[in-house]
Amino acid sequence: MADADKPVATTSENVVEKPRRRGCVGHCVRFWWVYLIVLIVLVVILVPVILLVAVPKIAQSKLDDAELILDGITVTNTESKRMTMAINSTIKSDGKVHATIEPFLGVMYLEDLEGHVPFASINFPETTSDALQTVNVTQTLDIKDEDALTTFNTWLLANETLRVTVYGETGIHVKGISRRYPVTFKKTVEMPGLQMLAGTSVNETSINLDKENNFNATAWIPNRSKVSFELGNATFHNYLDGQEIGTVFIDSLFLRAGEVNKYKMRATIEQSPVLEALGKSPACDKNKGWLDFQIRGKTVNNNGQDLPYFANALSTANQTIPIDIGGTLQRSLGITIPCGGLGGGDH
Ligand SMILES: *[C@@H]1O[C@H](CO)[C@@H](O)[C@H](O)[C@H]1NC(C)=O
Ligand SMILES: *[C@@H]1O[C@H](CO)[C@@H](O)[C@H](O)[C@H]1NC(C)=O
Ligand SMILES: *[C@@H]1O[C@H](CO)[C@@H](O)[C@H](O)[C@H]1NC(C)=O
Ligand SMILES: *[C@@H]1O[C@H](CO)[C@@H](O)[C@H](O)[C@H]1NC(C)=O
Ligand SMILES: *[C@@H]1O[C@H](CO)[C@@H](O)[C@H](O)[C@H]1NC(C)=O
Ligand SMILES: *[C@@H]1O[C@H](CO)[C@@H](O)[C@H](O)[C@H]1NC(C)=O
Ligand SMILES: *[C@@H]1O[C@H](CO)[C@@H](O)[C@H](O)[C@H]1NC(C)=O
Ligand SMILES: CC(=O)N[C@H]1CO[C@H](CO)[C@@H](O)[C@@H]1O
Repeated sequence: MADADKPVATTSENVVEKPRRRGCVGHCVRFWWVYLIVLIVLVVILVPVILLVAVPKIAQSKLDDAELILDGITVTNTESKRMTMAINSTIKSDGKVHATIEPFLGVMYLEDLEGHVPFASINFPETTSDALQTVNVTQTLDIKDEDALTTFNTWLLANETLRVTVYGETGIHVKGISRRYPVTFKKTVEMPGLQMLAGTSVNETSINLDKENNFNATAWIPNRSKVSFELGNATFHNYLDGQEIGTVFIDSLFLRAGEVNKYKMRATIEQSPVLEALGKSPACDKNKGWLDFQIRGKTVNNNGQDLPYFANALSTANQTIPIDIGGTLQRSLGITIPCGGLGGGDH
């Protein structure tokens, strides 16, 4: 063994000059099959693992990390069975993976309502993975599930906030790879609700003694949500002290996001319950002629078509509106109702 080592040690002086080549030549030639196996493993296993497992996983997780922001929704041309829905949205991502997401059909549903029944489906256009991109879509929406749409409108109308999920199956194309990868687009956005239009006020009032249309006023309706809708002609039940006393009409109502909506309104109201309430405390003394009315949605009709998905949502709750009826009577007709009522003086 020692003999065999010596010549190797001497020749090794030559080896020092080209250690790699000799190392490889001997090694590579002898173990070529190992290299072949490693190569085959790389090609046969690793590349597909990267292409089939790693890339789609990264693509999906990048898509999951991206944020969808709803900038605004506008619902117009509302009909019984269809409407036009415009959505302006922004998708935010880190922009590190260069990819294109195929157009897809996304359904929208209330995240916090069991069943996740879609109330709308939207065709999303092709998008890229740019760090910031706006996606604005306008399309006709056929109402496939009126109950689900009514429930969405009810939540939108009643809640302080609501969470809506956009869900769709689509494909992603990563730059440099010809393959298409299936991915799931699923984003939940939280949006402000209308809080039952709380804060609606009514002023610039006038009254007459006719049987119909005996009250005119201006209604100021706040809109806290990012959704604007064309309602059309809306009517409301009108209650005083728990009793229905008439109907309120607002024509061509289009609730716009981001502003206080100013509307002319008119009403047909029974006079005796109003006069009676004015002659009682607290209206006649402490409240100086102000009465609390409740209104609740009754019908919504746009260009001859009933819109139950709005009407039924508006009918789910009452909204209290204080109105200066005493002051209105004084201004319009010169009448002041004292405590005890007009009849109270003739004892
Ligand atoms: C979307 O953006 C366009 C352009 O800025 C604007 O005219 C439109 O009113 C917006 N629509 C919605 C639904 O926010
Ligand atoms: C999309 O709508 C936003 C407003 O929400 C607007 O600023 C942007 O210009 C619109 N983009 C396109 C491509 O219309
Ligand atoms: C939203 O409002 C609806 C109807 O008033 C209610 O049933 C639901 O629990 C509310 N959801 C949330 C998340 O506040
Ligand atoms: C009616 O109320 C609105 C909103 O609060 C206010 O801007 C307006 O000046 C009021 N009109 C009158 C005549 O007081
Ligand atoms: C309400 O306005 C209409 C139209 O301007 C008018 O004909 C009617 O007399 C008004 N009614 C009252 C109660 O002011
Ligand atoms: C609205 O108020 C009226 C009168 O007080 C009452 O009869 C009715 O049950 C209320 N409706 C809702 C949905 O709260
Ligand atoms: C609202 O009602 C009025 C009077 O009945 C009608 O002339 C008008 O066309 C209606 N408007 C809409 C948007 O339906
Ligand atoms: C988005 C938003 O809240 N817009 C407006 C809705 O109406 C109220 C007033 O009632 C405004 O203060 C908001 O700016």
